[in-house]
Amino acid sequence: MTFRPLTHTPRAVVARTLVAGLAALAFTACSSSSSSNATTATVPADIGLHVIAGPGIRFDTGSYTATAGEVKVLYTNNDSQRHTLAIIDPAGKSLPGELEVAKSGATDTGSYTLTPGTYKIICTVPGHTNMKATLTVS
Ligand SMILES: [Cu+2]
Repeated sequence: MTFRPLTHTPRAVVARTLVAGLAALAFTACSSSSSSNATTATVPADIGLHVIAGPGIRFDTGSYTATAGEVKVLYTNNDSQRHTLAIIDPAGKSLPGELEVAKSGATDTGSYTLTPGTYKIICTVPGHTNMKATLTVS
């Protein structure tokens, strides 16, 4: 090369390459399953609560919020192993309809009728007792 590139050009090229690489990675992750990739999925408008498992034996946060009523929950697996999602009501009773995501990129959805109060979200897989979060419904 005999010409001098503009000073910002190399960085722009690196950024574009990085984006292309990430897109390729996302495509690879998607190609093995019909489910969307955890980090690139668009959450549908009717989802009232989105919970992500992983990476690792954890949820993406320790506290979630939702609006009382019929709540559609989307559970996405951003980890390499199976996780479940059970909602425990303020009385300590597990709501029917446990969600399960068997592998990376898997998603599951369920609808729950929630009244205002403090619920818990847990993963029931043995050894995953530290996967617990608070769900505040108001
Ligand atoms: Cu788990």
